[in-house]
Amino acid sequence: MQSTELVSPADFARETGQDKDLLRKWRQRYGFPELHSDATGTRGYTRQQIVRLRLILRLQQAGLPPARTIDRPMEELEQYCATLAPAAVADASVGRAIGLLRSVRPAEFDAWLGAQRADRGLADFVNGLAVPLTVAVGQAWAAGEIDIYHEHLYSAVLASHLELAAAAAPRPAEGAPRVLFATLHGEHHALGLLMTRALFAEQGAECIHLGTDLPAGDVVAAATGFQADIVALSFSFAYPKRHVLPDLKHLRSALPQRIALWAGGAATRGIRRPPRGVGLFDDLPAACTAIAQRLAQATHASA
Ligand code: B12
Repeated sequence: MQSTELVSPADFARETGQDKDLLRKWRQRYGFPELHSDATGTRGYTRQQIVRLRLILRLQQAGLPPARTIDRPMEELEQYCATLAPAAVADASVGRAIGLLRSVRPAEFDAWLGAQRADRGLADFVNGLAVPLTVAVGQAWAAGEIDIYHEHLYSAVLASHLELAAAAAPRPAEGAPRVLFATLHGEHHALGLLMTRALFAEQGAECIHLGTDLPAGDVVAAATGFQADIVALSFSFAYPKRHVLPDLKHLRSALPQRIALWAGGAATRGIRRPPRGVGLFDDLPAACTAIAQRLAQATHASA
């Protein structure tokens, strides 16, 4: 095998989003992904192993543990994944969006998304289109139907529309809850946060977006410095699940009690008992109800 046919362990880890320690553990426990050597003795992985690992991760995300999928034939994994596609993927809008992303004129995707935002109104744009479309784009990438650059384009265009929506929100009223949005160190996925911010801003909350990949200490300093009422964090599926609870506990104890701590995102899914004083939301409409209550309390207090 030529050395160009093997992917280096560092690239393999980057492309699949798995850290090398976890890959080593899987290799010891399940015998996959095994390292290959080329004619020059350089070690690495095949591209087929990347595709296989993505399918296994997708099934894991859907609740099937690796122990049940790791030794299954590729065709079986593909069939399982096909059955996972939520009803939304069959939706004509999702098909249209993916078609536009794959076309050679991506500006049309931008224009189409803008028209959808105008036609649907923000809540339906986010909950009825952006959420299922983001899942579908992730699945299309995992299945090798679109390239990573399509996913980058999708994320950049959607992020710009969510930014525009937040900027178009009415000026917050005096005393409206001030919400600080961020992700913690290592988390670069921002769409969950941007969706939440756009919806909260439309409802009248004062939103401060700090961006992604922040050390916990900086989040605490900003929350105190900006006198935030709520710190809102997002943990995507890529964030190591085992770190979520310790990170939330640490932040909860480092933040002044009067500042609420809210979090959401795929990595918080399945946490049955959140730490005391932490609000977990896997559902944007539920988070919108909670912010509406805070807004009502603020209006009542200032009346
Ligand atoms: C968009 C995306 C990207 C974009 C991100 C762009 C951006 N600016 O955010 C780009 C292309 C850059 C990207 C890069 C990568 N990605 Co990516 N990405 C995704 C994708 C499709 C969506 C992630 C996302 O935004 N989710 C956010 C929202 C929409 O979903 P959610 O987490 O379920 O949250 C919901 C609720 O909980 C709530 N919510 C979320 N946050 C909050 C916060 C609050 C306060 C509240 C109230 C509510 C709330 O809102 C959401 C809607 O219901 C996922 C697939 C997926 N289905 O998750 C893969 C995925 C997360 N990525 C993955 C990978 C592997 C990568 C890369 C390593 C790929 C690569 N080859 O480079 C890099 C790593 C980047 C990094 N350094 O971390 C894997 C992770 C696998 C794993 N086990 O770690 C996934 C799962 C894809 C897959 N099927 O394998 N990615």
